Amino acid sequence: MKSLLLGATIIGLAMPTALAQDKPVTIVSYNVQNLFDTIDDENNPRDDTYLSKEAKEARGKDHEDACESYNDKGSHYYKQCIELNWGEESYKQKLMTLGAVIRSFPETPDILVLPETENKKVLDDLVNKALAGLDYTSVIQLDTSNNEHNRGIDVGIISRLPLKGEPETIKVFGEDGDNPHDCQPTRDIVKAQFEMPDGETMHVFGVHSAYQCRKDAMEVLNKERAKLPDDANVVAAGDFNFNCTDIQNGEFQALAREGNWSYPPEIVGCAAPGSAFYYKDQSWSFLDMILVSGALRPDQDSNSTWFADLGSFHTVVTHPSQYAQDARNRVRPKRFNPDNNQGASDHWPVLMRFLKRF
Ligand SMILES: [Ca+2]
Ligand SMILES: [Ca+2]
Ligand SMILES: [Ca+2]
Repeated sequence: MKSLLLGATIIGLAMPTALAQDKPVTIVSYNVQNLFDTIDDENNPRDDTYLSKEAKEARGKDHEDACESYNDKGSHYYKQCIELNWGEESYKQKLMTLGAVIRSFPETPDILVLPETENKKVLDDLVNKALAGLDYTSVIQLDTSNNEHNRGIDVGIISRLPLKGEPETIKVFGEDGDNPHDCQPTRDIVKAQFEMPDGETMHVFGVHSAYQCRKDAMEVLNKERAKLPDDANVVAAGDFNFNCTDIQNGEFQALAREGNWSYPPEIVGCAAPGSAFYYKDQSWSFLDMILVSGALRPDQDSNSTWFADLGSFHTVVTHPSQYAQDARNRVRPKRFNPDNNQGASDHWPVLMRFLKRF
């Protein structure tokens, strides 16, 4: 009897490790809509919109001139630069709401790709304050996307998986390289490698394309993917900014084919809901997507020990602060509103699971 019990104990001890390896690895992409701190970055004129009203008033004419230097006077963005009150209260509430949203997921992500973060400090604050205790030990935010054409938001990545090697950024429409459509420099693509629970490498590209040049940006991504071995585990996740028309006319699919990407069937078609709602033409799109390389396809011979459960792709809408209702009770993403510090983001997160092959 004693030895039987002992045996049970040993099995009991050994099981969690064995199970841990077989647990799915979950990747989520969540555009967090302008997650700025409240501190002025001297190297970035465009973060001046995200200061407290008090700080703006103290600067007086200097602040108005700065706003006018990169916005047409009278435009929405000029007005926002003058009027937005982005104080500690709003920043803290935004962080804690995002934390509450992420904690409310039935499974918290192992890798979380976060477009629209200002710098590493905001990701550290998110991880240490709003997501404390969730073991996000890898925090990547290289803060390289400042340029005169955009507000200096970068794609960040946090993960429970250890990093392999140094993360890097890829310039999208810099001075070098092809740029047939005169696309302006935009957010850098972030590239990082993670160690999966069984030791395999997962390459992750974090993407946030500008809408005007989304197709050219996809070609930049495709070229970067081609630099990795054919049989590598590669995931591209983020805000690709393809709308439902790009899917209906097949332009997105052609670019995905060119990069040998597989995409979830869920994104084909314009059925509600996607990850973002465009009020102007009342349409849903999966602006946010997760794409995978051939090695991660479940239906292909592969040396990879992992495969993407393409059918698991879905939006994760699990917290009340994520949704607003229109007059006809239709649900939409609820953008964060600094006037009352309610809402979370104008995008919904999207999730995909990766499973062990058997
Ligand atoms: Ca700032
Ligand atoms: Ca600044
Ligand atoms: Ca930045």
